[in-house]
Formats: sequence, C-alpha cells, structure tokens
Amino acid sequence: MSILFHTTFANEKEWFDEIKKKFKKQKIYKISDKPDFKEIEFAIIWNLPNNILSKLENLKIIFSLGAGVDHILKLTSYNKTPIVRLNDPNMAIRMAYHVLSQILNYQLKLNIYQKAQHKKKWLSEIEPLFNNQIQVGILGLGYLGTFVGKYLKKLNYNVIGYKKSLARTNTTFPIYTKRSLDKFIKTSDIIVSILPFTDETTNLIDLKFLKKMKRESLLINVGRGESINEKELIKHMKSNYKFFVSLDVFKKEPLPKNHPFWKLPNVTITPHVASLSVINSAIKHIYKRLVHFQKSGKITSDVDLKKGY
Ligand code: OXD
Repeated sequence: MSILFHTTFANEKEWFDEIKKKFKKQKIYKISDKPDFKEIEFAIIWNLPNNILSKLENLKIIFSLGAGVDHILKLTSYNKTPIVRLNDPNMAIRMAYHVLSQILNYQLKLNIYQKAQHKKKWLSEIEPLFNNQIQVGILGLGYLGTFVGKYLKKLNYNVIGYKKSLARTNTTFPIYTKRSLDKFIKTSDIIVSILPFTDETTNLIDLKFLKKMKRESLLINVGRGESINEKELIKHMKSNYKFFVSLDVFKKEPLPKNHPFWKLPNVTITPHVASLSVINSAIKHIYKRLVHFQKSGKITSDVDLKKGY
C-alpha cells in the first residue's frame, strides 16, 4: 500500500515526520520522490497540483488535511474518489477561540484602543456591552459552525444560526433558513460566516447583504473568501467606518500586497489561521479511517457531491 503526502503548510516537514511515524508499515511518498504514481492508493493532501492528481489512476481515498475540501473539488482531474475530511474537535475549539477573540476585540473596543495607542492617544472610556446584549448570527451550520454557535451560547451570547435547510440540525439555538435570511441579517449585531465554497455561497455577502446588516456591526469571515464580494465589501467599509470586519480567508491567498484591504482602518486581517489543523489528532483520524477501510473494504465519502461540500 502506497501513500502520497503533499501539503503547502509551512510545517510540512513536521507533518511528514509524524505521518511516517504513525504509518510505519506503509510506503509514504512525496511528489519529489518521483514515485510510480500508479501504485498510489491513498493521498493525504492539501493543495495537490491538478497534474499530479491526474496521474493517480488507482487512488482509493483522498484525505484532506483540512476541514475544507474545495481544494480537491476544484481540480479538473478530480473524478469522484471518496474524500475524508478533518472533522476534528480540536480544530473546532481553535475556531471557537478565534471567533471569540474577534468578537471580544470588537465588543470591548480593543480595536479602537489599539489604533489610539499607535497615535499615543489616551481615549476616554467607551462602555462595552455584556454578552447577553449581543446577537451573534452564525452563517453556515456545518460541523464547525454548529460547534462555534454552541460555544458562544454557553457564554451567554444570543446566538442564532443560518442554514439552507433544517435537515440534520442539532443545535441549542434558533435556526433561520433561506426564507428568513433577511431577518437573520437585520437582527444580528455580529455575523460569523463559516460557509463552504459552493456555487450558491459564492458572493453571497454582497452590497445588498451588507446594507441589510446593522450600520454599527461586525462581520467575521472564517469560512471561504469566495463567499464575499470583496469589491462591494470595500465600498461598504469605506462609506461606513462604524462597520468592522475580521477576515481570515480571502479570494486570493496570500492576500496580495497591493490589496485595498491592507489599508482600511476597519478590518482585522489574519492569514487563514482560524482553525489550523492539529497534527496529532488529524493523523489519528486519518489512520483510523484508513484502518477501517482496510478491514471492511468500505469507505463512505464525507463529501456530498450534489451539495458541493
Ligand atoms: C480549511 C481549514 O479548510 O483550515 O480552511 O481546515
């Protein structure tokens, strides 16, 4: 059994070493090893080039090294091989910490004090709200969105969620669907987008959406950059300095040096780090699914190709 490992993560070597330790009996290759690609049965990947995927003719399972799978589905040579994604509680905790940090940055006005600090300005106090005075709307209730919503609810925020349909939903907070999206947008003080990249979510957050949001509010995007019409967001931000944004994901990553986001005062930019994959638990998860496949010969893909995520 041969495995191809490929990632663009900065700590690629650490991942490779840990995978080799766990999969002692298997041959693990990187692209640079120039393996016989026809022998590869399993691929553990993040951002594999399309021309390499096209050579993996006997692939049985693709393991995504992240929660997202759009890096696989967008490849033209992807041909319905079952995909296993990381649904890791540790990543969900990281996501929840990140979202909470961005909410508190805004809620406690730390973003404003930090700007004043750079100008050596001692601001007079601005009274912050309590958690139960704030409504947080979670846009997208997949594994991560549901976890974050429940986490914030435990901290007394007024949480609501948005989901395309009510199927398979298990939450402790109210859910809005397509028909009530307007109410979801208009009543939220903070919207957290954790949407996957699909045709339907592309540019969902456009000027029309943004104008429905409260003028003084916060938009957090930890899902996919594609969900936001960036040009329209920039327009909205320029005409409304009480509207704050926290972006972890972008249409183009790394965010180009000349991108207008860098210069706007009402945005926090983080480099796609909200829910970094956790090496040990990710590898355990992959190992478990692979061993199960070897024993049973069965694998259920985590991806619904009709839904596109
Ligand atoms: C992702 C991830 O899918 O960080 O973006 O896991």
